[in-house]
Amino acid sequence: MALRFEVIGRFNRARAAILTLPHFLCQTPLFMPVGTQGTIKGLANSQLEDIGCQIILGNTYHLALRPNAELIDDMGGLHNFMNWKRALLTDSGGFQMVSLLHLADITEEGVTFQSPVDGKPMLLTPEESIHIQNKIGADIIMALDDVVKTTITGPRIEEAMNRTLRWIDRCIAAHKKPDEQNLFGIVQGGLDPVLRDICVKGLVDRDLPGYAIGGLAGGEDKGSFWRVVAQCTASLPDDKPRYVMGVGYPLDIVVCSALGADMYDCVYPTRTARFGTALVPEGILKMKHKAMADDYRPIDSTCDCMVCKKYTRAYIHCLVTKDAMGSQLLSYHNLRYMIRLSKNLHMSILEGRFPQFVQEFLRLQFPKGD
Ligand code: PRF
Ligand code: ZN
Repeated sequence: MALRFEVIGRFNRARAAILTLPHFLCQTPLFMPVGTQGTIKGLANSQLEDIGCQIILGNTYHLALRPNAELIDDMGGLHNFMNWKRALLTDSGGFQMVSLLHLADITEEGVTFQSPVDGKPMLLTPEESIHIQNKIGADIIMALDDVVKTTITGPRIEEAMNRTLRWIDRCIAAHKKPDEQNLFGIVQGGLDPVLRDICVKGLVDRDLPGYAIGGLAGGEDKGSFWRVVAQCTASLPDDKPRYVMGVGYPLDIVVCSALGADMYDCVYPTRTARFGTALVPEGILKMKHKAMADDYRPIDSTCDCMVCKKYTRAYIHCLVTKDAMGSQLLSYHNLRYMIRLSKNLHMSILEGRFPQFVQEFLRLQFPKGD
């Protein structure tokens, strides 16, 4: 195992912890910004460091296609290649192929897809995914899982869960760097508590360094989503990190942290920035709205980021529709918002004022009379 996970504060099921990875010491609850070709769209590494980013996520699928895993390996791994000194996590690639490419087909051998580069059929097996991730060299690598949408029903959900369990053994066998990289297993099983339970038990038997809860945030209702998280966190080991994949919105992160989850990743803060939306304590601010044109306040007067210190809403409004700098500044602020939210969760749990923090968070997001 190449990590240490030390819970240093609790409030009921919520935990504040120190996650020590080979490249960085992270505080949980932890938000992980998503990069595709290595870096985060529109932001320089030094800016990510400025806003307190502790770990970023890369995708095996994207990195394997461009530049390619051999090149990254020859460059001394992704940390070296992109000159990022802090922690990295790579997702296994299967989910990205299934969600991005409609032509992907899943068999027992792996995920078959057409290369977007030359159209040739390609096969990503659990062994190949781990082999590529070993070359990329991230602190945390993810098992290849069989992901199905939570909105489908029937025997396919059970098949995907069982296949995810069979594939974890192939991933473990293929993993050549357990002393440098941490392989996390992913719990599948849709919205079915019996299937989720079998999957949690199966993965826990393999004694992995951490566990992810997968297959969520795919269009199911919030009640079902939160119930699955609550069930999984209740039966996953207390002394290992728990990562809810593809989550989420600020409210989801607050709720999942209350339920005992520790790590999150989502494209939302950067994607919504590119559509001109800022994240603020009251919810969202649409910077394209004409009311912003003569608003000389910062995006968020309670935010400590460079954008909120230097620029007005009016200036950002003027940029968003016309210049790439607009979405870059918004991405910067939005990521700072998410990182500050994680830090506030960590500190409030540690200092025994988590309920007050949640109450204030909800009061601002859902004001009386709305
Ligand atoms: N599995 C993998 N990556 C993911 C997910 C998953 O279930 C999700 C959840 N929708 C986001 N990213 N491997
Ligand atoms: Zn800001």
